[in-house]
Amino acid sequence: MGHDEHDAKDRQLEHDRTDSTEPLTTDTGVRVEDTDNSLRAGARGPTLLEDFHAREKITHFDHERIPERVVHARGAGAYGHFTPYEGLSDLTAAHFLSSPDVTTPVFVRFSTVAGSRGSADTPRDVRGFAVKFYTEQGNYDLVGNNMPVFFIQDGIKFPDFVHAVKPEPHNEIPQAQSAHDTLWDFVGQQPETTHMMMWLMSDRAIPRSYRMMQGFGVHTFRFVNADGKGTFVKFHWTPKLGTHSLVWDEAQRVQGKDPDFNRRDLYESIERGDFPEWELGVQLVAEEDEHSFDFDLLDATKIIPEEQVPVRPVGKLVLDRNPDNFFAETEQIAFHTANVVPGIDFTNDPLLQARNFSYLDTQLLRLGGSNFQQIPVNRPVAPVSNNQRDGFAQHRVHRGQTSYYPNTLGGGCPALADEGVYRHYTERVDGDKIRVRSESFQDHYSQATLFWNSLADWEREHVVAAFRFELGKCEELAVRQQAVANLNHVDHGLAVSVAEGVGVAAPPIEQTPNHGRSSPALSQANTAFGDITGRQVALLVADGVDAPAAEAVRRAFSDQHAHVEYLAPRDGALHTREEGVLNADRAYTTVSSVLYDAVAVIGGPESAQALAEDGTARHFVLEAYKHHKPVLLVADGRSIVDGTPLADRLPASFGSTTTPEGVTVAPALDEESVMAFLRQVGLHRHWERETGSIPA
Ligand code: HDE
Repeated sequence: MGHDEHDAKDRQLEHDRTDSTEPLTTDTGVRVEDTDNSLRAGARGPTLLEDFHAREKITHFDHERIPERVVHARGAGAYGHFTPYEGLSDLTAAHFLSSPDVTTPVFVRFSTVAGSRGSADTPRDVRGFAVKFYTEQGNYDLVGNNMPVFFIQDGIKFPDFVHAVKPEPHNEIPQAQSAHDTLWDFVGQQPETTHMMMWLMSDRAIPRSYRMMQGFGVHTFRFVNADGKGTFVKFHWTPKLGTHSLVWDEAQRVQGKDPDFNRRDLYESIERGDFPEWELGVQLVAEEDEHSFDFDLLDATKIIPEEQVPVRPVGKLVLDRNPDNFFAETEQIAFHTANVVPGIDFTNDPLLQARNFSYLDTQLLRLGGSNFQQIPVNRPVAPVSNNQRDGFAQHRVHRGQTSYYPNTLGGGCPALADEGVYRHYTERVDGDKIRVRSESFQDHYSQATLFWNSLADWEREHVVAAFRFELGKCEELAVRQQAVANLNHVDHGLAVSVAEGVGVAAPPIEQTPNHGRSSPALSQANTAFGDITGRQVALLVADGVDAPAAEAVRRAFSDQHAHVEYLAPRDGALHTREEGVLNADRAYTTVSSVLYDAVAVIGGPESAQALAEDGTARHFVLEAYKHHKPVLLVADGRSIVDGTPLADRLPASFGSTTTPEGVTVAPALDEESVMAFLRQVGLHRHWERETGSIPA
C-alpha cells in the first residue's frame, strides 16, 4: 500500500488538511483589506487599538511556541504502515498482529535525546524510535530507542540523569553534547550506566541515517493471548538497509554543513519513493522461564543475547508519506508507553513503570491540557466514546443529557463492551513496601564486557577514541579517573587505552576478569550490506569534463536507487570535452564531502586540471578518504590527488583495480570499474584504511 491508497488515518486527516486557497481572512473568517499597514490616526500618527486584524495577527504570532519536549526535543517523523507476516493470535490478542491481511497505519518519530529542538541531527547521542500504530482497537505506541538498553534501572533517577547530560545549568553549555563534566561525573558514580555508556561510545550513537538504524523496545513487555496466557517479549526493529554509522569527525562537521542531515535524508528518501523499511522481530520468553537467565528480565540495562533467544521476524514497517506540516504532526504527536491495546501488557520493570506515569504528565503541559488526544495526528482511528468532558480546547460537541456512568437517562450509553476490551494481565504480587533495588539487578558489568568483546577491531578503536574524546572534554581529572576506574571492570585493556589518551593513571591491575563471551549480533560488522538505496555520491566535474563517463556513473547508481550529484566549481552549465553541455547540480562550495557517501573524479584533461588546481576540490577528496569513503578516480581525474599522501597509495601504472585501501582507479571508465565502485559503496566504509596521517 502506498501514498495514494489512503489508509484509515490518511482519510481521517483529510478532514483537517487546510489549503490557503481562499482570500485572506481573520481567524473569524472576515476578509481582510490590507495586511501591510496597521490602522492609524493620520499617516504618521499612532496605531489604533481597534485594529482587530493587526492585534489578532500579532497575538497569534506571540503564542506560536509551545514547550519543547523535555527530552527528545529534536526529531523528524513520517507516516507509513505495518503488516505482520503471519497471524500471532497464539501469542497475543492484538488485532494488528492477528493476520497478514491486517495493515495498520503508523506514524514514526525519530529523535535525538539531549539537544534542543533546533539542535543538529548528528551529535553523539541515543536516537528515539517511537512508533504509533493507529490500530482498530485503539492507538498502540512502541516508544523505543536505537540502542537496546538504558542508562538507569529505576525511573526515579531519570531527572538526575537528564540534568547531568543536558547543558550545564549555570551557562547552558554545551548544547547537545554528552562530552562534559556533569554527565561523566554522574555516570562515573552510577555503575548501572556502564553498559549503556559502551553503546553510547560506539558507532550506534552516530547513525548515517534514520533509515539505517535498529530500534528496540528496550523493556521486556508482555504479550497476552485471548486465553489470558502471557509471554515475555522484547521488540526489535531491523532496518532493511543495514545498521550503518558516520565517523565521529564527520558527524561533527555535518553539524555545521547540514544540521538537518538525518531529517533531510528521511524526508527526501520518502519524496523520491525510496521508502524506508524495517522488520519487526520479537524475542519470546515463556513465563516459566522468567528466572532462567543470569540477569533479570525486568532490568532495562540488559539485553537478551540473540544467541540465547533468537529474534523471530514477525512483520514489516514501511514509511511512505511525509507529514504535511511539521508542527501540526511531528511536533504535536504524543507518544506514551501506556498507550497499549488488548494483547500487549507491561511488566514490573521499574523504568517502564515510571515511564507509564511520565509521558501523559509531560504532555499535559507540552500540549496545553487534557484534550491533546483530539489533535489530528494523535486521534485514534478507533471510535472514542466516554464521559470525559470539557477542558481547554475541547473540540468534540458531545450531545445528550448525561456524562456519567451508569445512567438510564442517556440510554445507558456509553455502555461497557463485552468483547475486545483491555483486560490487565492477572499477576500475583506480594511484598513489603520498601525502597530497595533487587539483588538480581546488581551485575552492572558482564553485559558491558559482552558488548566490548563482540565488536570488530575497528569498532573497538572507535569506542576507545570516543571515550578519549568525551573524557578529554571533561575539565576535572577526577571525573576522568573515575570513568576509567569503571571501565576497568569492563575490560582492563580498554581502561588502559582510554587512560593513556586522557592523561590519567592507568589502572595497575585487572579488576574484573573479562569473561570472554561475545554475541556476534551486536557488531555492526555483521549487519546487512549491499543495498545502496538513497546513498549520495559526489561526482566532481568542471568545464571540459568527459560527459559520457559522468552520465554512465550516474546511470549505474540511479539503477540502484542511489543518487549521483555533479558538483562543479560553480552552478549552472558546463561545457564538456565533447563540446556539449552538462548541467552541474550544485557548486561544491555550497556542500561538503561529509554530506556524501562516496566521491568520484573522472577525466577530461581540462576538467581534471581545473579540479587538481582547486584546493576545495582536493580537500573534498582527501576528506572523503579520511572518512573511509569509497573513492573512484578515472583517467586524468586521478591528478586531483597528486602531491597528497593519497598519491603514494595508488599503483604507479594502472589497469582497472580497487586498491587495498578501497580506492577504485581506472585508465578509462568501464563497466568493471563502475561496478567495483558500486560494490565499495555497498560496503559503506573501508574501515581497514589507515587515515591518521591524512591531513583533511
Ligand atoms: Fe522517554 N520520555 N523516558 N525513554 N522517550 C519522553 O515524553 C521518560 C526512556 C523515548 O518522539 C518524554 O512526550 C522517563 C526509555 C522516546 O515524541 C518524557 C524515562 C526510552 C521519546 C519521557 C524515560 C525512551 C521519549 C519527553 C525513564 C526507550 C520521544 C516528551 C523512566 C525505550 C517520543 C514526551 C517522541 C520522550 C520520559 C526513558 C524513549 C519526559 C521518565 C528507556 C523515543 O515523558
